Amino acid sequence: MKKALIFGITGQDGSYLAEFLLGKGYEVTGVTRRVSINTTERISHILPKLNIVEGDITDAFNVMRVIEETEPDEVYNLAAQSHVGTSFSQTHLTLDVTAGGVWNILEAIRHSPRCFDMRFYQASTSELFGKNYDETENGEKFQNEKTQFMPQSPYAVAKMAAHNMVRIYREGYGMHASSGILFNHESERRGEHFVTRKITKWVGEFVNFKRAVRKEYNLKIIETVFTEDKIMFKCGNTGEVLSKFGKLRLGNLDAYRDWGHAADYVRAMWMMLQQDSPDDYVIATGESHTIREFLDAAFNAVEIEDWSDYVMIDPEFYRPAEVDYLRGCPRKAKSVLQWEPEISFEELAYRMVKHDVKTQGLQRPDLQKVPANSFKTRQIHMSDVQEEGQESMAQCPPHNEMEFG
Ligand code: NDP
Ligand code: GDR
Repeated sequence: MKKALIFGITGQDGSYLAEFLLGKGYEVTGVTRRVSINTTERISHILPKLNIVEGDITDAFNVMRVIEETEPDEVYNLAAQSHVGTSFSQTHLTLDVTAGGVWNILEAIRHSPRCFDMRFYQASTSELFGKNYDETENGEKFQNEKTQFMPQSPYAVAKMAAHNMVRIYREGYGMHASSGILFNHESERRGEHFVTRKITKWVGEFVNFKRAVRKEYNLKIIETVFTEDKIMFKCGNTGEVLSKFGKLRLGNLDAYRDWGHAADYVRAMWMMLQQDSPDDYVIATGESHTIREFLDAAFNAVEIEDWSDYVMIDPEFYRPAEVDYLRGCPRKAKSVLQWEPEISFEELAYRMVKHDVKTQGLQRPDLQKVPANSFKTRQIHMSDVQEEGQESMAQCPPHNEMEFG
């Protein structure tokens, strides 16, 4: 039985990779940090099948001990301070974990008597390209393995140091060490502070909140009224304000990202380590969309066609430096690894919204009742008034904004 060791098993990718490797018959060990709350939620369904050891990649001795004791055939490093925005305010920590941690793993493998029996995967990123791209003859922009790096954040600088270190250990010491230059990949398990999940979680909360207001007041008519930063619910008959909900606050909506599903991407990680020779590969869908387009897909999934009243721009979420355009060319991964993504952009957004509408429905929302006339309104969404005025809640089950099979 092959043995795999995963640093970062509690993260989005770690959980999918662990599932995937268990499915392939691997014995899987995951490294988790000792923290004061439970961080194993994403792997709770497979926990009994995993070996869990405590560790932190910034602790060189600990990393060495874990590698020695578990004797893995394959080592996957997914651990990182992975939030680009946060890296601007926690620069040192980001460098320590996201770059320094990789040194520790590489050194531990190099000094191990089993050095050449182990294969290593490093989670590199499209953030390495930053502002840079190449162009086809038709002027289409893309990034591939040959595109020059121009990092735009402390996170990307740390990942670039790690990426180069992996290459140096591969070439200098002959280690089987590969880096996957993965473009953005999301999922139902995506961290809640990344833009896609932030959007779908908000949509899930909003849909369930509105349902709860209708149920609570047994309303025939509900008006949705938009203020600068809130969405107010009023009784359509009396005009009484019933409840309010904060708008979705976002930063730059014009950046382009090449978004895939994490389940497809962890398959590529494993495929890289099955090659006779180590190498670097771009993993991407080849399609690029703006955050506006993701908003379209997410809100359309709950039958809201125009999201502009529901979203507000908050400068807090702008970054000091931005990556404007990412679109990966996965040709090498397709021809060498035979890797293909299976989940489309539309399917990805739909799955995430479906998941968040369902899970948020299990929470009991705080309706935050507000006294009448305690705010100034800006605009009224008349379509809501007309559409919802047709229903009688006395006879109908709670309103379903979306019907999922
Ligand atoms: P997450 O942020 O979801 O997971 C990060 C993981 O790293 C968590 O398990 C976290 O543990 C762990 N970790 C953080 N600091 C340490 C530390 N000091 N020691 C040990 N473990 C630590 O990231 P993703 O799953 O989305 O991404 C996986 C990797 O791929 C990351 O390296 C990321 O930078 C990279 N990447 C991700 C892309 C994406 O679109 N998702 C694209 C390209 C690259 P804990 O749960 O305790 O916080
Ligand atoms: P990214 O992902 O920076 O590409 O890094 P993120 O989802 O954080 O941002 C994508 C784009 O959305 C814009 N944006 C916002 N982002 C966040 N997080 N929150 C907001 O409110 C918001 N509003 C607009 C951002 O400015 C950006 O342009 C991810 C991480 O997983 C990295 O670890 C990984 O390496 C890269 O993807 C590839």
